[in-house]
Amino acid sequence: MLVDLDYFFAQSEERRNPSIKDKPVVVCVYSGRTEDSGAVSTANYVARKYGVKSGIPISLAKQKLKDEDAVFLPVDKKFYHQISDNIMEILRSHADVFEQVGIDEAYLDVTQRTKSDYQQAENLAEIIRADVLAQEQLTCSIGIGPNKLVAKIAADVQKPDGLTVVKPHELNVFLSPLPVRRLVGIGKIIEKKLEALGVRTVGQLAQVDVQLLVDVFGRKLGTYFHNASRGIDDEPVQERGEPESVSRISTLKNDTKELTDIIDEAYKLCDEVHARLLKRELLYRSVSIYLVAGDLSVHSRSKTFENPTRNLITFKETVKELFEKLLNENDVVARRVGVKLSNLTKKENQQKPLTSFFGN
Ligand code: DCP
Ligand code: CA
Ligand code: CA
Repeated sequence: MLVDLDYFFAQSEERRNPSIKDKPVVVCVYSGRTEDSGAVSTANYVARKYGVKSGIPISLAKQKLKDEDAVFLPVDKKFYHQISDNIMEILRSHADVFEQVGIDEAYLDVTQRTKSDYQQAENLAEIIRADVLAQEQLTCSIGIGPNKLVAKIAADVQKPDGLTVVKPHELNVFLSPLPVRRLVGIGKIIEKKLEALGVRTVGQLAQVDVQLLVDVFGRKLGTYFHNASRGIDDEPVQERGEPESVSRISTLKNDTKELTDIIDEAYKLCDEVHARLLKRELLYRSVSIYLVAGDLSVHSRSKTFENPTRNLITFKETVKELFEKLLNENDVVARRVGVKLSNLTKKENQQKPLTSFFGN
């Protein structure tokens, strides 16, 4: 099954302040440039009725909601991460194999514990929904299917607070009428190309000769579309390993050439990245910095140490040194800056690098 939390950031805000529940709630990533510049991170379903959704400019959302008593809030990632961590632990406890795939969704292989019985899986899904609601006061949507591909689509078709079960013999009836957009990996551009071939639905896609798909989209994508349209997918649910890197990037209040301004911002990012490193009990060997210039060119510098460390001072000193170097070598105005730690190892097992020595 695939469990996805409903309008996650906005629902988290509703939980914190239930009085906003019936109003349009819009969670925003403010860039800090002007009062309304930035993009909508997500919105509750009340706001979605007015056409407000992830990715649109905040100013546009305000325009759409100008006659409503709408609530605009800044993202509070720390708060959402706490809720997410708690919920992921609940979900993990109900799975044979658990794979978190984003801040608000996870695949649960429940084949063993349900003995491949769809009714048992459905009962389990109800238990999970009740559990998440009781412990964290959030609703989610769950899709159940014979594989990850189908479970993901199933979770999406009855949002919010939905439960959709697709048994193997129902695959065809379930998939055929859906727009191709529902398949993971099909965005606007591919949708257009498929439309040119006269293909709008998953059922129509299933009718297209696989060779034609390969000719148009290449072997990898073409075969994927061919299989996906038939609900074929054999990707296993897999526990994710430790991350290969931890990083943060942010937009400066004003474009600047001043090292001190850049460092001020970068140090804040260092603190956040370092907190995540400690929380996951990791050590780093490499420090990188990023600078996106006013002309949007991207510059970066890295330094790798002999031995793994978790030292924050070393991290910050290295970041400073790398920015100094970068600014000496390039005449650039900084617009966005970022820091990254990589070549991570688990604290108790320093021998074992998570990323290949050869890869980077
Ligand atoms: N998110 C974001 N920017 C995007 C998409 C998502 O910041 N372009 C954030 C906010 C979402 C969270 O990620 O709350 C999870 O994304 P989902 O795509 O699962 O969307 P929601 O949970 O908000 O809504 P839904 O009920 O459709 O799942
Ligand atoms: Ca979601
Ligand atoms: Ca999601």
